[in-house]
Parts: sequence; structure tokens; C-alpha cells
Amino acid sequence: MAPVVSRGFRGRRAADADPARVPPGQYVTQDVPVLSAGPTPHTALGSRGFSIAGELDEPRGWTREQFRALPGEEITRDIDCVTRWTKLDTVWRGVSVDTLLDGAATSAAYVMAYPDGGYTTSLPPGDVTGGKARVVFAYAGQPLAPGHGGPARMLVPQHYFWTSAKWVRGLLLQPAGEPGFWEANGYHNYADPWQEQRYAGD
Ligand SMILES: Nc1nc2c(c(=O)[nH]1)N[C@H]1C(S)=C(S)[C@@H](COP(=O)(O)O)O[C@H]1N2
Ligand SMILES: [Mo]
Repeated sequence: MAPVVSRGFRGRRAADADPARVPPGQYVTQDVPVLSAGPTPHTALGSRGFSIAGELDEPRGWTREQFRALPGEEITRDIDCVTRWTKLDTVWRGVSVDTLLDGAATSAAYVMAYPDGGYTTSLPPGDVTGGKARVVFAYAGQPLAPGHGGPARMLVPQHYFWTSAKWVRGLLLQPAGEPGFWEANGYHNYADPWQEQRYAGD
């Protein structure tokens, strides 16, 4: 699951980590590896906006400028990759999915994040609302690097990190579940690190 790995910023030392914050089978890393199933897309990085389509009263769209003008916030979260690294206290800035869906009437059973490049992830609406998911465009006070999903990626920290799609362009509200990229390749549909839901059937 790791065709590309690179080394990044240093963070909290493993010896300092509170074991209660590290899900079963995970180890704490100081690095931010880059894990991508394919190459980093370089298409029109400056011009992309964001859209929401599918099962909602009216589709929504923002230009890149409109998107950046939405109320954002800085948050600190722990992230858990299914390849067993956990990074504590990662700092992101972005827009809550609650803000993007504010006032929308939807009957969707699944919310699919679709990026450039064909990779998708999908979760029930209840797992990407209520403050649980964001579209983020800054990491550690810097614009999100292209390798880490810049200009914008999903951040869904309560699930394994593969659910946090990089290079996200929009959300598709779907009437029924359609497995995302890793889910279609044998990984778990719900991906709760605390339940160690790594593979389908876990
Ligand atoms: N578009 C896209 N998003 C993706 C991936 C990918 O291959 N393509 N890999 C996922 C996986 S498995 C992980 S662990 C994280 C890695 O994010 P990072 O490269 O910023 O560490 O991105 C997730 N989002
Ligand atoms: Mo991952």
C-alpha cells in the first residue's frame, strides 16, 4: 500500500507518546510519509474549485477563491495509516464539511470524495458531518504540499488515513454505497482504527 514513501517534518518523539492515544497495532512516527497509489496530479493546481453533487436539493460549487473565503479553522488531530504508522498532533487548516453542506437537504446514504486521478473514498454522511471531516489546504502552517494532497485534501481523522483523499475536487452524495479505491481492493468499508478494521471482514 506504499508505492511512494518520503520523509518529511519531525514531530513528537515516540517515547513521549501517550499509549492511550495510539490505536492497536500502530506505532508512532515522527515523519510524515507520502503514500499515494499513483503519481501526484499536476493539472491546473491553481484553478480548481470545489463542488458538491448527487443526492441534494441543488448542486453546490465554489471557485478556488470562493472556497478560500469560507470560514475555516485550525485543528490538531492524530492520524492513523493502515500501514501502521500513527502521527500525533498534526495541525491542519480547512473548512468543515458541515459548512459545505450547511442547509442542504440530502437523502444520501454515502458521501464519496473524488479527487483528481481516480482515487475515491466513501463514508456514511454521519461520519463526515458533526465536526468529523474537513477539506484542508494547509498543514503545519504552510500551504498543503502537492505530494500531501495540495491544493486541498480531505481530513477524516477518526478513520484510517486512506479515507482522507488527497487532491479532492468535490463530494458526490450517493443513494447507495459504492466502495472507494482501497475498499474495492480488500480494505475495510468503515476503517475505524480503534476497532482495527484494516481489511474487509476485520
Ligand atoms: N488521492 C489519493 N488520496 C490518498 C491516497 C492516494 O493514493 N490517492 N492515499 C491514502 C493513504 S493510504 C494515506 S495513508 C494517506 C497518505 O497521506 P500523505 O501522503 O499525506 O501522508 O493519503 C490517502 N489519500
Ligand atoms: Mo494509508
